[in-house]
Amino acid sequence: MNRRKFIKNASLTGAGLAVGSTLIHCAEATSKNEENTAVVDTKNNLPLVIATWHVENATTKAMEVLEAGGNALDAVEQGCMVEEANEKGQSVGKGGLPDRDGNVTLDACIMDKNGNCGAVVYLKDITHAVSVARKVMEDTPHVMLAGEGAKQFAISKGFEPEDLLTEASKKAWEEWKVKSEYKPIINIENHDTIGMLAIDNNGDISGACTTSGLAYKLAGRVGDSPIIGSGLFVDNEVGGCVATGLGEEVVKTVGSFLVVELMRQGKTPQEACEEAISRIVKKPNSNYKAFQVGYIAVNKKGETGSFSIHQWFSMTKFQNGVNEQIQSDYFNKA
Ligand code: SD4
Repeated sequence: MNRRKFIKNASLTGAGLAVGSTLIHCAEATSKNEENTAVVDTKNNLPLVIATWHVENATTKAMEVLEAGGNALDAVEQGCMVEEANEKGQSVGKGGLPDRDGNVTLDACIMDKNGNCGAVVYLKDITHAVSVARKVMEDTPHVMLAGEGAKQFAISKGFEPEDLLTEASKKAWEEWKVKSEYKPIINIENHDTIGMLAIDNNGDISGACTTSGLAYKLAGRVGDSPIIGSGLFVDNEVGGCVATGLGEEVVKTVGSFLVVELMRQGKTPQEACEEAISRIVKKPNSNYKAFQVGYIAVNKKGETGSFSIHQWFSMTKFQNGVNEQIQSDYFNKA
C-alpha cells in the first residue's frame, strides 16, 4: 500500500487535517536500568535501523554507515539526508511543499547517545536541515536555532543556500491556492516526514527527524518534528521514538518522550506506541478521525514497535540483511 492510498484512507473529513526481536548486548545499561535492559546475546542482530514510512533508500544508506563501523548518529544523519535530497518527496528538504505564502520552511532535530540534541525550525533555503541541526548540537551551546538566524548559522558552516521550491511543488501550491482560497485545508497527500532511529554495533542509540511540515501551513508554523520530546526522543539507557503525522497533536501529548518513558517503566516499544496513541484518541472531544499520528520506537534490546491512529502507516526496518516495509497496526478499526 503506498502512501497516497494511506493518506486517502486516513482522511475522513474533507476539511480535516491528516498527514500523512532483536536482542542486543546491553551490559552497560543494566547497571542503571536493570528492569528494561536484560543482558542478552545480540551479536547477530546488530546493527539496526528503523524509519517512518517507506524509505528503503534512506535505511540502506544508514545501514551502510553502520556496517562500515560508523556510529548511530552518523547513520541517522546520513539516512535522513537521502530523503532531504530527494526532490520527489514533497514533505522533506528540497521539493517540500511550501507554506501558504509559498515559502518552503524546514524543521529538523537530532539526538545522540549522550542526550545531546540540536534542532532548527523555520529554516529556509538549506536542503540538509538535519545536518544543520547536528551543527547546532555540536558547535553551539544551544539546542535550537530558528529562521534567519538558523540560515545564517548554516551558511557560516559552509552550507550552500538554494531555492527549495521545485517546479512540481510550486505548481501544487498554485493549484492549492485556486481551490482553497486560504481556507485551513491541508494537502494530506504529501506528508512523509522522515524520523529515523539507529542502534550501532556498540548498542548505542541515536535518532533524527526532518520535515517541511504541513503543506500550506500558516507562515511561521512549526510542528513537532524539531521539538525534542515531541517529534523525537532518545534515551540511550532505554530506547528511542519518533513521530509523524499532525504535529500539533504530538506536541500536546509530548509524544516521543512519553513513549520512551513508558518503555522505561517496562512497556515494550509496541505497547508504548499504542499507549501514546491512546492518549491522543481518548482525549475528551478528540477529533482523531480527522487526522493521523504514527509512532515508531525501539528499545535498548533492539525490539521495535509502531502504531498509528489510522491504517496505512508503515515503518521501514533494516536488520540482519533485511530491509523491509512493515505495515503498522492502528487504532481506528471502525
Ligand atoms: C508536522 N509531523 O510538521 C509533521 C508532519 C508530518 O508526515 O509528520 N508529516 O506536523
